[in-house]
Amino acid sequence: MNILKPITMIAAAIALASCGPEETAADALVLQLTSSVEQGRIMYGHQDDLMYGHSWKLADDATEYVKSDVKDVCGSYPAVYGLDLGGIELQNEKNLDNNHFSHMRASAIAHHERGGIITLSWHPRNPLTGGDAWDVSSKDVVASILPGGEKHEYFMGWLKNAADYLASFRTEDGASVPVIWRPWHEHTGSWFWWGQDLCTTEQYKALWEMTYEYMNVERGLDNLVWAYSPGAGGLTPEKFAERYPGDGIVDVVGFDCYQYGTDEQYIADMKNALEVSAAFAKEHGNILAVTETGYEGIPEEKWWTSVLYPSVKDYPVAYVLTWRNACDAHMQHHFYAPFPGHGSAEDFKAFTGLMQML
Ligand code: BMA
Repeated sequence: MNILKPITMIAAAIALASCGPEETAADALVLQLTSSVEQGRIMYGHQDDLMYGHSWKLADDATEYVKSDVKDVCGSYPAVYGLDLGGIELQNEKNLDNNHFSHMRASAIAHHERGGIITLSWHPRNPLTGGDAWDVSSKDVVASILPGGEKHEYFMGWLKNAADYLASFRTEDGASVPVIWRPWHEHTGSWFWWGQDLCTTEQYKALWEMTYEYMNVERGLDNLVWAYSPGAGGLTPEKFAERYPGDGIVDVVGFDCYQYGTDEQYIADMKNALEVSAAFAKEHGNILAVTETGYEGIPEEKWWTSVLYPSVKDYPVAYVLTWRNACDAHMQHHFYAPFPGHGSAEDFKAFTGLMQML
């Protein structure tokens, strides 16, 4: 028996009809990305921005996340903050690049509360050999973790650990914090155990389906915006589409593209990858992004405004993320954003003036 008074029942019916299904944290992020593209100003992103920089590292007992090489150079934070979950599968305290997972989460939440966007990649270790993500000594890894494989149960434990961490992205009042979740990236190359020559198309797609099914359906995570990002090398429309897991899973598409040679070669690679991915995004209703890019050490003073910006400016790109500024003594050459005093700092200021920052 319905004990609601008739007037309350009518009000409830009107409320139900007008609201539709409730908007999730992921829906809100998709909307934020879409409206950013419509506004025509590309967001700039930087990996590990608040964790360390070229010559500093966050203190173990830090409680605030305010230092950033990018901010030190141009006065604003990157709009997009990238982090990597490598190591979460083993419930490590720190990720593969020595960041405390607790600091990663707290800084990501702080960034979200400042109005920024978070993107998470994952370089999990090799569940079959025990090596790292780059251990490509066996072609049986993906097969071994799919249903029926010898490592399936073991790997589902890894997914659980990753999902637990993703589920813990919440503000103090309990609201879930949305993230762009970008697993199984650069699969068109063969340097990760999930890469092109290491598994079949069916196995790769099954890996995506299993990941999505577990995280979104079984665990009900409502804060993941899923991103698909092949490597840019030799990208063709066929190659881009070949291992795409499907519109029912993916929201953001893009690619990873680095400069190793001349400016001309990089500009040509970017143009090719942008043409391919922009056409694909249009056809499939996806958001487009340059999920990783950069020129290690930025050896050209005007690289930002004469190479990177002209490469992306005419495409409907939501964000362009440059990779990390390593702080370890033996990796001083490994940086992709300037720091105060770097030769490209002035040009970076001009570049960030053209981009959407925070
Ligand atoms: C690579 C390098 C590595 C790092 C890895 C994951 O491109 O920066 O040093 O461990 O990304 O962040």
